[in-house]
Amino acid sequence: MDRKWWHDKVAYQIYPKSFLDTNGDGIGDLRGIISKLDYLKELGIDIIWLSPIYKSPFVDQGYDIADYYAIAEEFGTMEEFDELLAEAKKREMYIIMDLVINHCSDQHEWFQKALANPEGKYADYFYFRKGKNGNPPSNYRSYFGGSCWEPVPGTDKYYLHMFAKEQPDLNWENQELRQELYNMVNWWLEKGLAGFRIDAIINIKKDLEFPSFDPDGPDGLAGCWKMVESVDGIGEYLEDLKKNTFQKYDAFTVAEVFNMKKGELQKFIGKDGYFSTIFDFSAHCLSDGKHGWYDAPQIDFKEWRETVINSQLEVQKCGFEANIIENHDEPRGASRFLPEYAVNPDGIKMLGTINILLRGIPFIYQGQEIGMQNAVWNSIEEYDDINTKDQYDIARKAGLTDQEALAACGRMSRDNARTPVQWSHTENAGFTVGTPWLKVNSNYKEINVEDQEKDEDSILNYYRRLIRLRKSEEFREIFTYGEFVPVYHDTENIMAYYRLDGDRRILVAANFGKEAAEIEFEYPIKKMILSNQKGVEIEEGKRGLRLESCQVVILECE
Ligand code: TEU
Ligand code: CA
Repeated sequence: MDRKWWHDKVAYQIYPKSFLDTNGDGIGDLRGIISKLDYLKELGIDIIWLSPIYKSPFVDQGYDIADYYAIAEEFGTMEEFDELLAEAKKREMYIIMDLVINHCSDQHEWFQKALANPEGKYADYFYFRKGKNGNPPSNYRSYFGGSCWEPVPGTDKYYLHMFAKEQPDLNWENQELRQELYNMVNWWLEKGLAGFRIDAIINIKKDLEFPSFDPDGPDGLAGCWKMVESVDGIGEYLEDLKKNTFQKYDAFTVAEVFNMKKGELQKFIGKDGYFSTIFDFSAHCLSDGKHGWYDAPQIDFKEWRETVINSQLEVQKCGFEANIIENHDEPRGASRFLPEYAVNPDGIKMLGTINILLRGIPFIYQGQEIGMQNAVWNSIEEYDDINTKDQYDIARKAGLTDQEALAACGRMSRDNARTPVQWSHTENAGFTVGTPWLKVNSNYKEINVEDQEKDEDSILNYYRRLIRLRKSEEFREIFTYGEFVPVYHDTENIMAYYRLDGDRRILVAANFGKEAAEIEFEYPIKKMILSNQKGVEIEEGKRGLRLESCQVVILECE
């Protein structure tokens, strides 16, 4: 396998709006990010992914871009961005940005020009289509609810939007549009950006027939992902994109890919793949509901374990995936993947250990390193997220009461990850001196960076140790390239694996159960490397180990 500069890196996702506000407007900003670079460096972070900071009306929190060449005023200026790049470089850190090119904002000048002249060149930058028999061109439901087709005012046409109606889809068939996008990508790479996280990219390929599907909900519509799953040929676009941009800069790219077809992994992340890597969402998809969040199943430990293991085994045949516990679209991992009795510092450290020592590129989401959890939401008005409002409606229409619908959103809402980072136990968790744009989680007095800095045993300090270990001279090689081999997967409540490199073998073993459990070693143990619980000694010649509830150990085997 060719070695790449990013293989042994640890990444961190910043959701700028909620990271740190330095001017009191209640909105996180670039200054806030710059001021925390040392904090991130100390955590062991190499690559920082910024969720969108481009000019945007923020209908979907910046995932609706109005100008790809401008920084949102809310966040700062281009000068400040350049300063961020320079400061990161000084610290040998890399910045990657979100690349949202399936769609733009309806405020983007391309779309405005298209509306102004629906027969002109810019209309073909989008999908403007005539309806069928007085109906929209097809019955697709957008990811955020309602039809994917919105009338183009003053015409008999509709435009396509897979997400909100303020996010018109860009027409990748149009060569000129593609070239505009490539120029933009290269412009940022020229500036010194190390790469991109690539948003919703699987959606760029459309079936130009736009066939309708059997309705799958009471609204008579069918999820637009059905079209995505049924159409072939995205590879040509992705190859073209890569060749004209990323490849020339040896950029690091991590794509958000759902609904991939079987057997395509190699093409995406194998040698000469379209991307450096893609996120592993397999565990997150376990909570996909049949109809929405209201029927989202709870995570079952056994299923979760099997899913993570299978994904690791599959991926290591051809490349690396990016491993996450949570991101800005997902509820907090501590609240989601741990049984209730394990939602405590030990359990959270255990989950972090299992995830971060997997084979792949770890991506830590802001606040994960202190064990931030889902918030308590008392009314639908407390939410900001467009997706959450839609899911609330779906739940109500399905007959759930206000309380039940709120409970479903409380469990799954994207806003759980978007509450401000809890920096301290002072007002507004030290995020802002103003009024935060989204409420602060009420548990900030118990969970915050400042207090955890002072506590050697805190989740934060444990994450620091864990990342230091992963990147240490002694273990970097095995944790980066070592094979993943599952073990004890028939033992109740145990999630464990080896990382194997030549004749070196590391065992990572965790007890997710409520009771202590025994494991018997397959290989003699050389030494104990790290545990989330104190006072564990492995005596020479010992044949096994008692793992307490929520305990994880990292051992080197003979
Ligand atoms: O998400 C794409 C995507 O597929 C999401 O709709 C996802 O299925 C959903 O959020 C799960 O709840 C990306 C971004 O990560 C997201 O924040 C944006 O809203 C979306 O694209 C549109 O740009
Ligand atoms: Ca601000």
